[in-house]
Amino acid sequence: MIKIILATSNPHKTEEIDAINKNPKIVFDIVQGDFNPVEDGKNFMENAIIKAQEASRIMKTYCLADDSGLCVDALEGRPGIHSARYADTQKQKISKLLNELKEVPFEKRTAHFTCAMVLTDGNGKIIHEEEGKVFGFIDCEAKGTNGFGYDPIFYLPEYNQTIAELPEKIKNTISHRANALIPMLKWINENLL
Ligand code: ITT
Repeated sequence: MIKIILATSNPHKTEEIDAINKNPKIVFDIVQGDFNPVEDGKNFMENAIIKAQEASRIMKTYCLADDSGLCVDALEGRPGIHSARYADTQKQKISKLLNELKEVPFEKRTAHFTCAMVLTDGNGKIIHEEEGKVFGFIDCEAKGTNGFGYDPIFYLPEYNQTIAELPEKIKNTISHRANALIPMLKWINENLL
């Protein structure tokens, strides 16, 4: 069995990671105490490394970080690594994005979510990295209540629904997080168990 600390203070990520993991020999736990590292990396992977290494420094064991965000093509990849800080509340973040895209026709509203995942050991050494993506469109209005963050405006043509309208079970098989975590879990199973 291996216990891995999740280097995040976002409970939605913790929930999704637990739901995606089907391996009973891999057990996730949370960082004890305050966890608020300064995410000043230049890209998703650099920020994931900052979080994983900070958690390893505190917890002295294996730590897994997820840095993720929404990249909109018509906005040159914004909000990107600034997705969490794009506006004060999630409602305001969605309104700001819809407003910035109001002149952009549907077919040009392509976007993707990215998730960079890093596993560090008890000394903060990087031992494995994975990146996952999911591609879709930014819808013209928010729809659905499942998931979190920008899910209500992220439309998947293959389901004709936003991610927030999909059952969470489906999100957890097709999301950027699943696309990074599934190979990460496979690597852990083959190399650390
Ligand atoms: P930690 O840094 O503590 O992990 P965070 O929420 O600040 O939590 P990030 O810095 O990685 O995480 O920012 C990711 C933001 O991108 C997140 O706050 C959401 O707004 C958005 N996001 C990430 N994954 C998402 C998902 O699955 N669905 C919708 N929005 C997502």
